[in-house]
Amino acid sequence: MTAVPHPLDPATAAEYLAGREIMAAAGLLAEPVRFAYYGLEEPPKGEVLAGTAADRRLRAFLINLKTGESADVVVSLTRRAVVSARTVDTAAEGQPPILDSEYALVEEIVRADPGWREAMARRGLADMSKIRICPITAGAYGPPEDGRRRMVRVLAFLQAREHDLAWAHPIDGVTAHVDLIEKRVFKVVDEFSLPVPAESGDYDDPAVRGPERTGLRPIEITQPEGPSFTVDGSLLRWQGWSLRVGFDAREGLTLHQIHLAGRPVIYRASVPEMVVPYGDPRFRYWQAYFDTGEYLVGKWVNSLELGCDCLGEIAYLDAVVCGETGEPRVVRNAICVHEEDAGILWKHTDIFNGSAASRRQRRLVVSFFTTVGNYDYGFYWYFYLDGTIECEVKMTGVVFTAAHPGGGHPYATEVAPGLGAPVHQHLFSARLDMSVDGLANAVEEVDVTGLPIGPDNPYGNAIVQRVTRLTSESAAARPADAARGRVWRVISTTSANRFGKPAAYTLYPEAGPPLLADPSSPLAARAGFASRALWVTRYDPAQRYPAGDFVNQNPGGGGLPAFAAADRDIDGQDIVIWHTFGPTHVVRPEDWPVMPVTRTGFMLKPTGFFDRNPTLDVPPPSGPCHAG
Ligand SMILES: [Cu+2]
Repeated sequence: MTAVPHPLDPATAAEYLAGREIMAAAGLLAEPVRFAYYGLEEPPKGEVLAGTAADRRLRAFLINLKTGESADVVVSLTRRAVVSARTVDTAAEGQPPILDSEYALVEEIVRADPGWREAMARRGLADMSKIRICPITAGAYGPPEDGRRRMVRVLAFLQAREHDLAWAHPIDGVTAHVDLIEKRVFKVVDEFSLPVPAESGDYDDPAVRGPERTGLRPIEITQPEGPSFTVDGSLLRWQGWSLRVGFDAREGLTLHQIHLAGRPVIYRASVPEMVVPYGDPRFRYWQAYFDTGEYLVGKWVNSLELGCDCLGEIAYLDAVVCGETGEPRVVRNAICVHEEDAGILWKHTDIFNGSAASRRQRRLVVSFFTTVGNYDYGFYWYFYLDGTIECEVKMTGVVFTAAHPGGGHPYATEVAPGLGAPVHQHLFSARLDMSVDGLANAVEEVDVTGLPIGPDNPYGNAIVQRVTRLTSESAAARPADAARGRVWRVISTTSANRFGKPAAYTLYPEAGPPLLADPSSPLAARAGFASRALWVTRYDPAQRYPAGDFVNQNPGGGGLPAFAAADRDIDGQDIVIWHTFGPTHVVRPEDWPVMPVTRTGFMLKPTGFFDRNPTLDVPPPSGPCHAG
């Protein structure tokens, strides 16, 4: 095994193979045991910061496909030993994520099922080979026996010709419930029948797309002297920023030890969960995807292409993800690193001294794209010259469809004749393990408000900030409030600026609606993290996933609400902030048949972290501009 340069570097293919050998030698990989997840078990923060992290570990979720027995295993590569191997109580804790092979298996099982074939026959559909089966995680809705199964529910689409876009042709009103261990359909729900929408959605077909437009002349991004960043293994450096890039089959990109001007800002940043609940209450009430915990967004990472996915001087990093036999697979060009012009940084034409100065903003971009079923998500992290950090998710792909019954159906938009796209939410949870000038941090909620007319405010124009220190975990589960311009300031309790105020970074949310499912619903129990825009918890290396470790069929109650219930002190402590963001997607006709990118995200801006604008030293662009 090759030497590991840094304890937070992603696991290598050789390490995954070595870990598999250790598990096999311990008898954990008897046939038919499969890997549902396999990734780096990061060392505790204290050891990393002290430089004493010597034990290199991997974590695996294993499942026996015959018995359903599931295990959560940690191995030490350093000691060549199993550290822990715990049997998961799947009825209480939830199931490991869906496996690749289960997709093919489910299609086979459902197509062969007599009850399903009858339901299709009632719709005049006889050729099972043209029916595409879409397995969807089942959630936890009862009856109780469902919780003891490893199961999926399926929706079906007609793909009459080989290149048809199946999503254009939903076979609505019917679903099969499949037991993945018994390998059979145990229930078919046939609630109603609507015609299968016929209009083609095959946007590759010139007959659908129409002739290509003309007039788009080339745009070329050139950096004749090369980019301004450096890549040293997983360490990126650019304009005072430094950070380490990791990649995980579950979370996708993980960013570590983000420093600016030699000062720590964030110890670890990632988006470790998302949920996409659908708002149609009929028989598909259970449709809600936890893309990260149930499907593993990192595992579905795309291999990016220069000139198509990324423009300019790109540095690509590969990712290693493992298949279900634990075999490593190198995804070439999985992570894109580049530098972008970002418009005006600052500009002023002064009426008194005649100065006319202008500076260009730039950002360092670290991103990846993943495809989970019908949707494609791009996760982008931006680092700006002025100290701003931005997280942006680009949502594209094909919206999930249903037949549209016509008339004033409130739960879906008609996007083609008889074709509906149900309303849904995309709620992401970012985990930001903050370290603003060190580990001792605290969070203030900052609202702005006008004051009523009174003796100190005779004309009623006063505007003030209302600052509330969030001192305990239970008090720090907060909603966004756009009407008050609510932001959250993460302050250092040990470092001050020249005004004697704490060095800080402020989280600016988009402030969209939180989870709209009823608070007493089964979904709200499982997606509790999405009911608040902000959570603040005390750092705990075991608390990594907003909806819990095992999300698939988890009955609920875990994750952030459970972490916060401990109500630990978060004032001046080593804290993690968790931010829920994302749109409620009322689909537009223009989102069909493939959706133009919709963006969502949040920003973190230095707030008294510097003593003044930190970009006065940015030189003017070369060329005809005035220097001031
Ligand atoms: Cu959407």
